[in-house]
Amino acid sequence: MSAERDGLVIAHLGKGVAVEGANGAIVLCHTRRRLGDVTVGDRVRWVACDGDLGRVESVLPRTSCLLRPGYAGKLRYVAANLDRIYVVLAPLPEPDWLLVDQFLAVTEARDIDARLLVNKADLTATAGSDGISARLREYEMAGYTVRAVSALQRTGMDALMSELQGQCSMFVGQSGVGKSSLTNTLLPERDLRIGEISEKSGLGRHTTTTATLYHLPGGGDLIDSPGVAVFGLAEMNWNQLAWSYREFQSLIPNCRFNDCRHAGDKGCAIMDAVNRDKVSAARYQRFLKLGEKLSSQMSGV
Ligand SMILES: Nc1nc2c(ncn2[C@@H]2O[C@H](COP(=O)(O)OP(=O)(O)OP(=O)(O)O)[C@@H](O)[C@H]2O)c(=O)[nH]1
Ligand SMILES: [Mg+2]
Ligand SMILES: [Zn+2]
Repeated sequence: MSAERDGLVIAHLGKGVAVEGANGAIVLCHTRRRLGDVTVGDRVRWVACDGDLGRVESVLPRTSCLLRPGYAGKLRYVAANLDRIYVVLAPLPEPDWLLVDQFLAVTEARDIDARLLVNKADLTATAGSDGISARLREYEMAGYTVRAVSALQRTGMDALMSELQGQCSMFVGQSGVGKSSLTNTLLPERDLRIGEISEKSGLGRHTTTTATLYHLPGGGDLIDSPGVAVFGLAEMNWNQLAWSYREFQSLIPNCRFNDCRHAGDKGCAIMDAVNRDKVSAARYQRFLKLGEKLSSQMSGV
């Protein structure tokens, strides 16, 4: 049997995973059942088998992972070893702020950095963009970095590219905000890689429906996840949700009661900060909404 080698999972292909070896070559690998799910971003040890195939022998410890709800309540991996998520939004389609907060909360709870990326900066004259600016200031107040770019006009893309270096990042956000356009602008080699993976897997072009990891020309990795990646709030409870709102973290220890739910409780430091305009009332209202969503999930509704 051949020796074990290091590899990086760059795509999940249904019947196996595409593993990039240390020399950059891509090998289709099967995984041992006892390993459980192996996901894009995983660092693995693998051996060469018959023909061009390989087998994953072990998965190295993950520094982070994101999960989503799958069939029959089973949690599935979205990606592993991510350093940062960019929540992409745009003047059009109109932002879904509850979805933005859900992305930010799950990411925070998983110890992954998150930033806001406002695409379509060329549309600033669009009706409603004043409202967006006001909202974005609330996120800055909460401790988030906000960057504006235009994939179409390629403004702000160089600065974004240098920020992506040395990190493994992923773009998420509602449909139509421009995640694919941004990825295409950043990754001139993207189609080549998709072609290579398709060829290896023998599955043809439809492998582009899977999350894929790309190396950026300037260094760093970008995971392109097709469609809207939904990370479940599933494994979170009310308490963890409160801690995943960045601007609540320094306040929670000041609530009068240890078991404060920050929802009408006496002496709540978060509600007090909302009343003094120190915390965005809109963010606080969305926290309550997401909390209700959690509670209804837990009771099986
Ligand atoms: N005006 C303008 N339009 C843009 C920009 N970036 C993308 N678009 C347009 O927005 C539309 C949606 O872009 P996509 O890149 O497909 O969006 P997406 O986020 O990948 O959408 P899903 O794959 O459905 O989740 C396309 O028609 C793009 O041409 C931009 O910077 N400015
Ligand atoms: Mg897309
Ligand atoms: Zn409280």
